[in-house]
Amino acid sequence: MSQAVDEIKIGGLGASRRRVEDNRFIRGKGNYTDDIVLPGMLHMEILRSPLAHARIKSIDASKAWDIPGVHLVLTGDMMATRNLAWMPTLSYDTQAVLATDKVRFQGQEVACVIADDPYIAKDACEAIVVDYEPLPVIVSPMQAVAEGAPVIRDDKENQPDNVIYDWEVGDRDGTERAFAAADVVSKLELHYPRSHPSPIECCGSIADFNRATSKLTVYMTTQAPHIIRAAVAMVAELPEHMIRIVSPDIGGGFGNKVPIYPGYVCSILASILLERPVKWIEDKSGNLISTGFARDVYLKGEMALRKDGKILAVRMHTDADHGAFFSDAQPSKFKIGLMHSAFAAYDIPVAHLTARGTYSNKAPGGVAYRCSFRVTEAMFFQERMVQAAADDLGIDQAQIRAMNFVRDDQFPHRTPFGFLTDSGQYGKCLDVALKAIDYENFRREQAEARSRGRLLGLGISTMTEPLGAGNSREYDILGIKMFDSADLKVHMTGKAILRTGAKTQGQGHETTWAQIVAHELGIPAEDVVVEEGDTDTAPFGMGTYASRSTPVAGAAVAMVSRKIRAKARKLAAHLLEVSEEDIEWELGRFYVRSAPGRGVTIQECAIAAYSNMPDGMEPGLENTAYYDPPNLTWPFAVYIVTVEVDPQTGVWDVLKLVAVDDCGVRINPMIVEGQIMGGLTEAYAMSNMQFITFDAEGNCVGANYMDYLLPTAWETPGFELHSEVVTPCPHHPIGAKGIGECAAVGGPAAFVNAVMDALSGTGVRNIDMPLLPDRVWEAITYHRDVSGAPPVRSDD
Ligand code: MCN
Ligand code: CUM
Repeated sequence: MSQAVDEIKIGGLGASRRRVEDNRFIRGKGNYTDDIVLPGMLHMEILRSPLAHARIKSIDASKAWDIPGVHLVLTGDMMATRNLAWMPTLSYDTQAVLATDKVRFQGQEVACVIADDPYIAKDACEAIVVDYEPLPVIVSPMQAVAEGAPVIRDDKENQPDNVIYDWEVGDRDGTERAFAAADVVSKLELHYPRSHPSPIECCGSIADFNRATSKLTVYMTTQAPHIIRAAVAMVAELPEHMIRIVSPDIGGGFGNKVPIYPGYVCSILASILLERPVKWIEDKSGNLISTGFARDVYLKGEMALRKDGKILAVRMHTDADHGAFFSDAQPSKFKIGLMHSAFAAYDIPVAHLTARGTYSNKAPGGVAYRCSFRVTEAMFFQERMVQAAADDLGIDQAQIRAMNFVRDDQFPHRTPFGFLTDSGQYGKCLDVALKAIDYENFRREQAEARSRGRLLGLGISTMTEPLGAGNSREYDILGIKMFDSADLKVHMTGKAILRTGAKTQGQGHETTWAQIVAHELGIPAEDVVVEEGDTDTAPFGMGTYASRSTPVAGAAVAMVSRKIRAKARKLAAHLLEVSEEDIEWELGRFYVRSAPGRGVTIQECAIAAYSNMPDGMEPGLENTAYYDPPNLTWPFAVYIVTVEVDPQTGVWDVLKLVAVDDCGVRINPMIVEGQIMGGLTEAYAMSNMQFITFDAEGNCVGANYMDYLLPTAWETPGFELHSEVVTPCPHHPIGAKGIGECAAVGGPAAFVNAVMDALSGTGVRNIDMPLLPDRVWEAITYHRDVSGAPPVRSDD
């Protein structure tokens, strides 16, 4: 009879274990960057540019220096004497730390004041006089490439215009041939508006340089501490072993905390100069106006179709507005992120994508926001395009998807843009979703409602997302290969500490990683403490974004647990006085194959590792694993939304939403559901209410929560989640795929498709997000498309 421990009872794989981190969060005992107070600490505030594009004629900071309590005023010229006026970005561009020659977006960092408290520092910022000479402003890719456009990046050699890159992928000629043979060609143009991750906690850092030890410690809000350590070593020319980056609790990242921001660099330099700890905590406006914008992409596409709905080829062009500096992170091979993951779920023979990135006088944009490098835009375009094609052909929306999906028996499948997808049950997910929404019935109700003047609509969105960069053959950031790591130390009493190179920001790693250890070793999850984010103790890793933690660091956790088990097996053989070959494993216990009653627990092995190891064996029970995944993981999802649109006001309400997510094996089903609900909420916000736009002078409109709306529980609809489809990842040690972003990626198209479906027959082909009531009303009333970012009203 098995004496294995009960996996669910010990909080192993598949247990909806309560989140251990919530114990401190809901008691108000989290430890965020702003909670840290160091002896002698000073405070830094940033002076930002009021203009979007202007030459700096002079900066007079003398009045600021005179204010009592001010210790230091940093300007671009002072940064320049240390070669720190500019810094490299994660995309091989440069970014101004503090402006010297020009300001290039509204909100750009111009000067910093370090003072006894943040209020003095803020007052002193206002005492700095900057003489600006305004320059013509560019706020769109179209303006950026227009004849005679001012060159924004005149600081760069070999930059005669505003184009950052022209990139292409796929088979141009093959695509052309397929289009020539098509029965029908469908076309669609879209704008995916600028959005902002807006986590509750803004960005910030506390730099603490100790002259006596030469050690620089930086507590900061970063999703990738080790990358920051390397960057600081290179940019500030400090020895890497003398730099310690600590990411304490993070109040939401969502991609906002991946890039390197000027505020971090300034606080570091200030601490080195003043030899005191310097704290910088960004305010909400600073966060919303200057950091981490996402999307802002114009998408244009064509689909070659056979009359029966078979997709023959796709052609796509994207124009991406990156703002003044190309500073988003993405694997260096791919200029427009993983935009070419579009159509990966469909069996399409050929495709071709061209992408152009341009500078504008906006804050740096293009940062991934809950999106594995532009996959959000890719999947949005894909699902809007498929719907447009179905409408053009008069084919059912569900049917066109089902008939073009990659079939279960076609894996591994090479996508037309070169990715290798390896598993999934796309048709089954769609069937589950259609059944849950009661598709046929809804279509009947819809027709009936239509006859009475009511507009109902149903939108389908499907997505497969490439999660878990890398493998290191193809994925690197600034040449650093994308892998990850885990370090596990089992103490003599069988309790353990696990550290990884990832960095949780609310996703629940402290809970879920312990579950993987429990699954592999039978040590109860509550006996495993998980720590992330301190570069002095955590093994090197690339951090948490692109939902890569489970695919990469999570795999490393399984692999390091297996290394520990292999050593424990030797200890068990020694304790049981048999040879290793005669030992069997069941969860939590080794036993003698011929006498299953004779066994030792993993905890007994742990004690032996410190007190009774065989001759010649290294003491201790600890190890480290670095994991370089063989492929990305490819979760799949179907989201179906039904809506009712009020033709009189353009207001639309969600009637029902069903979500079928297949992210392989779920470590913690409750956490996975939380991730999906969070993503769907963001998807709803983007489709319904959120946008940040700019007027012709480059003023950022929407950099406050009066204009940039975050949905609360009040307006967010309910979601019905389905978890019955599970396709384990074939190469992940526990079969898991990433999930953190799926719903935010796939969700928006479901909402938009639903509203467009409600409007079918009115001649309206597209309304760009957000589908604000006035835009929907305009489309219904004037029978026309409503495109582009919402305009700024002149009376505002
Ligand atoms: N998980 C699981 N089973 C799976 C897959 C994941 O139980 N098959 C669990 C994981 O163990 C982890 C969570 O779900 O606890 C998310 O895992 P994963 O999909 O690996 O994503 P990451 O941990 O890498 O998180 C990153 C992802 C990204 S990129 C953004 S953006 C985002 C998101 O997570 N930011 C978030 N979700 C967020 N959730 C919160 N609360 N806060 C953020 O800032
Ligand atoms: Cu893509 S936003 Mo997340 O990668 O941190």
